[in-house]
Amino acid sequence: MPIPKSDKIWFNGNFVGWDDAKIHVLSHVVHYGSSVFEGIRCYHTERGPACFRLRDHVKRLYDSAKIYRMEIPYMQDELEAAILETIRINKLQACYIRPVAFRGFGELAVNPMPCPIEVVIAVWEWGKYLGPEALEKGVSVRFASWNRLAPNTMPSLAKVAANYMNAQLIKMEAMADGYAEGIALDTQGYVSEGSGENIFMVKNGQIYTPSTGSSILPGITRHSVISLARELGHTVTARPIPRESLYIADEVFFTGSAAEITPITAIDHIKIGCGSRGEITKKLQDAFFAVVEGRAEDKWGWLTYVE
Ligand code: PPE
Repeated sequence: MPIPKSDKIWFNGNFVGWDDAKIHVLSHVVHYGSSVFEGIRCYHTERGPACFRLRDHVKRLYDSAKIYRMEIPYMQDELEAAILETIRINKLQACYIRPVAFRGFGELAVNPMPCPIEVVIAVWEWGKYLGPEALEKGVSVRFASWNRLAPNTMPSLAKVAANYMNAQLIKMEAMADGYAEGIALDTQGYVSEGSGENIFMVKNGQIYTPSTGSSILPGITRHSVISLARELGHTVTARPIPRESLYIADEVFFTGSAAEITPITAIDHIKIGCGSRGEITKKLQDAFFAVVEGRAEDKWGWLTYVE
């Protein structure tokens, strides 16, 4: 399904019509995948639309850029303000936000330095990432035959376009076999993450998730879920997770801005726990949605109201 058009896209400091936000085919990014980006959700609340952890997402965008020696020609607060303005101008109550900074049209060779850095912010209305029923019913997934990026090849802490070639292999393989998603192992053979989600498991009331040493993107939803789980009295440990421990876990779930908290009910056709959304997963979803929808106290200052 094509994404629904919004009115305007923020393009290097100006608003242009959705259909006019175009780049040259010889832009560096087209040939070498040289872009850093973010995916942020803005939720509908009683006080109007609110962005979830806007500052942390913008910070991660600048961190990704730093790793790739990319100088974004705006201050972080300027970009935050531009994101809020883009939501306002498009009059959206809830949306997905996609800021991208990329190497544009200049010289065309691997060395990116002569190419200008261009910045775009697009927003649009987006539904549930892994299908409309995924949050309640859960999804069936497989382990990917592809590994996640080896640490000394492509840095996984940077959210860059090129990393998503690996993610596409994982996703296409899973979908070709009728699964909603794939889970990749790191090159040591430990659980890493999904093509666009972090992963958690619950065993005997304790919660585990792969550490940043397992070639994961350090997810902002992952961090939020760790905070919420600890507040609810659970211990959460980030450590290497062997593949088979997911099969025998009581509950497994994905986290991500797009995926939010999605239960995993089967892996490789092995039923996880009771084969439906687990109790702790449900508790975390309830706590998460209460905060993002402005129904619970925002004690960590995670919401930025658009108005
Ligand atoms: N790992 C990967 C590889 C990843 O792409 C994401 C986000 C996460 C973990 C979770 O990170 P966070 O959103 O900060 O909790 N994936 C984004 C893009 C998905 C897409 O299809 O594109 C997202 O969720 O917005």
